[in-house]
Amino acid sequence: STSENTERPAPPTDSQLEAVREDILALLKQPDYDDGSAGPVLVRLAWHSAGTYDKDTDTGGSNGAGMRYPYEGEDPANAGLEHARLFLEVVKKKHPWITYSDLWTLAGVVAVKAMGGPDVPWQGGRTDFVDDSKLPPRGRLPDAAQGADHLRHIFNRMGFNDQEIVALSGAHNLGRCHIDRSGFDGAWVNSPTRFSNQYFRLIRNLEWKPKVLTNGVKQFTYYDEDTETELMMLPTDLAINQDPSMEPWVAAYAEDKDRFYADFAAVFGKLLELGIKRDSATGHILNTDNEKGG
Ligand code: CCH
Repeated sequence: STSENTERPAPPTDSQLEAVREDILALLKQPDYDDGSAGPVLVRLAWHSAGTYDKDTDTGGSNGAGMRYPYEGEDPANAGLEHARLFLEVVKKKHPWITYSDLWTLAGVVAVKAMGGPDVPWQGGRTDFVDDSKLPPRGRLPDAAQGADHLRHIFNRMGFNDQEIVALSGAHNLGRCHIDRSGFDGAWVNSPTRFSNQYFRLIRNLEWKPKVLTNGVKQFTYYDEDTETELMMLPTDLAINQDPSMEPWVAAYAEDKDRFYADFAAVFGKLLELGIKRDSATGHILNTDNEKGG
């Protein structure tokens, strides 16, 4: 490569990144949106941006911010995430130096923390350069109508084990399902903008009944007479409590919030790094667009 190509953009300073974090924080409150918060959908954006990774072919992952383009952006699996991307557009306008791939992953991390969750390790440096040889096909994200073996198939492909699958699933403490997005309907917990391990406790402690929605979609429901609220679980959410090797982790996280926070932070941080290659000494990213000459 030419000397021009080997020059990397100067990494952002701490104060530049701090300004981005503050502007993400400032947009979390959205009185006219779901439960008054953009937080949960930002967490889902971060996850779907990274969760296309395939370790065997080193394709997919957050690099490239492929959801900006129709093939990935209009994938039915990503329905509704345009709201998250739109919320973040004001931050991108104000700080044009940050890549979308860094912004989307950082927003998930900032949102988790702001909603009472752990500090998730995050490093910048992702590229928005779209490498055509790394594009993920559709169908790499999990299907909520299936069971534990499907989860294993999807998450092993990213390099995650059973314990990590269960820890990641704890993100369903946040947010809700939208019938016009996924076909499922409702929130998992009573406080869907508050990160906690309640999801695991509810999976274990409530009696979940199958329910078929008017669109024919099957989920599980619990109606609490006292508070007159209905909570939901996806088939995959209950599957992790049935699988002999995942169930002990559901039990552990239901009992030990600190353990869940620590394990979630580690695995969510790992998810957001999939496909990103760094110099082990400096942390500087190696697979930027410069590597390919732009
Ligand atoms: Fe999830 N998730 N998710 N999920 N998810 C949905 C919503 C959220 C699955 C299915 C669904 C993770 C793993 C899985 C969030 C974070 C994570 C919805 C409803 C479905 C369906 C979408 C809608 O209708 O808007 C399945 C299957 C899996 C398999 O493991 C992981 C991993 C994470 C993050 C670490 C969050 C947050 C939401 C709420 C989004 C919102 O808009 O409120």
